[in-house]
Amino acid sequence: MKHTLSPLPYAVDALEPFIDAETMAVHHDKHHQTYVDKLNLALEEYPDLQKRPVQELLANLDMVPERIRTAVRNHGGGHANHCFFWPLLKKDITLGGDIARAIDSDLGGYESFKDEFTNRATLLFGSGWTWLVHDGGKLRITTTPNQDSPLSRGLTPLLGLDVWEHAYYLKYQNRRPAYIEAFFNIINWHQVNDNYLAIS
Ligand code: MN3
Repeated sequence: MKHTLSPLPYAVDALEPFIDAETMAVHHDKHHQTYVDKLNLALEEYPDLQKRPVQELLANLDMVPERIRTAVRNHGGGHANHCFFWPLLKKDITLGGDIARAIDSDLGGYESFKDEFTNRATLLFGSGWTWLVHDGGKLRITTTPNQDSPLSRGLTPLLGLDVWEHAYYLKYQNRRPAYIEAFFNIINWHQVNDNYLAIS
C-alpha cells in the first residue's frame, strides 16, 4: 500500500495575502508530492513498513533498516511534516481554549511565545522547521533541521512552521522575517488546540 498525497484542505488562494496561491500550489503539488514519491520508492521492498503510518516509522527510526533510514527520515519526515502543516493554516482564528492557558503557564503568555518562536525561526540556519511541541511535561519551542520530525525526538508537535525557502521565496524572496510575521495571521488555533487535547 503506497502513501498518497491528500488534497489541500482549502483553496490555494485561501491564505492570501499572507501566503500566495502560486506558492501554495507549488509547495503542495510539487514539493509535498516529491516527498511522497520518494518515501514510496524507499519503502518499495519493505511491504511490512509500507503498512505502518509514517509517523510510527519516524518515532522509531532505529527499527527502520539502515539502508533506507536516511530516506525515510528525509522523505517520510517531509511527508509527515507537510501533512501536519496544511491544516494548521487558516485566517482569522483567535487563540483560545486549553492551548491558550498552556501557553500562558508554560511559555509566559502569547507575546513571549511569539517572540521566542520568531527568534528561533529567524535564526534557524538553512532549511528546517520551527515547532511548538509538548515534551511530555510541558510546552516548549524547538527547531529541527531539514525534514527531521519532532516525533523522532520523542516530542509531540502542536504547531510547526516550514522555514524552507520553497515555503516563501516566490512572495518574500530573502525576507524570511516577513514570512514569519505573516504566519502569525494564519495560525489555525482550533487545530493547535485539538492537537494539544489529543495528547493522552
Ligand atoms: Mn515545505
